[in-house]
Amino acid sequence: MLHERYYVEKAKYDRLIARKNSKTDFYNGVFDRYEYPVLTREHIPLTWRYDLNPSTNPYFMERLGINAVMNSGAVELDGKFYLVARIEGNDRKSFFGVAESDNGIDGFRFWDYPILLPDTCPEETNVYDMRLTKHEDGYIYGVFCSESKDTSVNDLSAAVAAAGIVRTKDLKNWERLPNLVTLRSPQQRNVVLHPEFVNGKYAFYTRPMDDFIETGSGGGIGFGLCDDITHAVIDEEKMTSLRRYHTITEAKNGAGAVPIKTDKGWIHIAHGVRNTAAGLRYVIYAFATALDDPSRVIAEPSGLLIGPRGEERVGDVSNVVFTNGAIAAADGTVYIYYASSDTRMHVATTTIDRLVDYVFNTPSDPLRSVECVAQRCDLIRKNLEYLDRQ
Ligand code: M1P
Repeated sequence: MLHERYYVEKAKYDRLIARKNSKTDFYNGVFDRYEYPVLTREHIPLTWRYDLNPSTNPYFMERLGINAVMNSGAVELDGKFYLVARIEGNDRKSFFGVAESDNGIDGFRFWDYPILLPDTCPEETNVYDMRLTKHEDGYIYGVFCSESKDTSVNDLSAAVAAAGIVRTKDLKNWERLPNLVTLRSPQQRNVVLHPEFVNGKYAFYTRPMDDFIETGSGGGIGFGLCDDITHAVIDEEKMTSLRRYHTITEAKNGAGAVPIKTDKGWIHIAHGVRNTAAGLRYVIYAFATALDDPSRVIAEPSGLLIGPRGEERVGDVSNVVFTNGAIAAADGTVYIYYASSDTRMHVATTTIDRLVDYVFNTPSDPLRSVECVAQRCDLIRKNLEYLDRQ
């Protein structure tokens, strides 16, 4: 016998999972936005949150609540869309869960259990933000942030971020490998494994940091090679997309989705951070690197690709959009999964052709107001001349 409230909550949950999602009237020609988030804390099954037995939970209390569902890795397998979401409990600890959908837009449903990673790092307190790479070696790798307390300083909040690595073939059985070691960077977050070997080696996009929050001397998104993924060590990290003064990446940036291979180059969808009086503002931007050298930036359109808009602007960490997963489907559709304000997950859709056009034909940031105005005046002049000729 179940508590009567169970049926009410179960009906709400079922309605949420069955809800259809559709494009909004937002238009910029680059991507489409959708009416509803694809994952929220309400998408977490009741069995994860409630003790359903009335003899041990007579008031049907949610004792193990979920605070947020956010930053999700993404992968397509056999025509189905999978998100490995960062799920944050009311206790602030994050963990991972697999949610599956037939169309990538709606109907995401979590599997019965979250992922219980092999407990190989006794000092690890928290895990989050997994990037899923279908590597040409045949494995699906998950690279995530492994956070531990920094016991070397007398500061209760001090933490150390490292890149944890797991691999799987089915998203069910996960093998934990030793954390990535970067010899020249004390901390790492937002590490992404490149899907192909580069010069016969595994290649990682890194984010060198001197500190848990501040990147310090870290100049942007790094790139490094390693011989052995089962004991991954990177010596040199070359810089790819740089942090720049008075741009969307001034405070920091970080690799996001696994790069998408196109005829013209690897397309990267990353995040950039600037500081404001209201705190850090996170936006999503795109750039391309060369096919023959995925560390060499060959196109970097000006400004942001996706910024927090409307309700996306508000949440646990407001004014944030963040991506760590995208799916390029066989029909050319690209599904960009992004979290808003560290609270819920959305999808934006575009196509490979549109992304390529956007990345390679959008002017780059001239870095100074006067040149930005000149860039815009040039556009206006050409438009007015074109309109005159119509
Ligand atoms: O709170 C915003 C984001 O902050 C971090 O990103 P970064 O390392 O670039 O500062 C991450 O912890 C991410 O999870 C979070 O969404």
